[in-house]
Amino acid sequence: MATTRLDEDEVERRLAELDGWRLAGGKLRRDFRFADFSQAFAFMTRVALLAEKLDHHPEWTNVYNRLSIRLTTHDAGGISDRDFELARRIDRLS
Ligand code: H2B
Repeated sequence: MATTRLDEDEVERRLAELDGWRLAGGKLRRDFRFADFSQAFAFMTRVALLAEKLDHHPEWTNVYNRLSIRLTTHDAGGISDRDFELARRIDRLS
């Protein structure tokens, strides 16, 4: 899959096709809230396995039942196809 950095127009166009994701600090971001820590961590485990499978990894922060996921492609210095693919696959888990 291409790891070319997408330009801003392309990022906005693709973002419009996703629910819950927004652009924040030059990264794709989605915030989740679960019933409790256990539910949040169970979801993180599923995302971690997916990320390993895709060889593409999120930046994330977890505080109790809250999870913030930020996606960017370090190798491309910005947002690429790989971020959108991971975002779509994360959405299918939730
Ligand atoms: N994850 C993210 N988010 N960006 C990358 O550029 C990236 C990655 N590169 N996971 C991958 C791993 C690369 O370093 C390995 C060697 O494939």
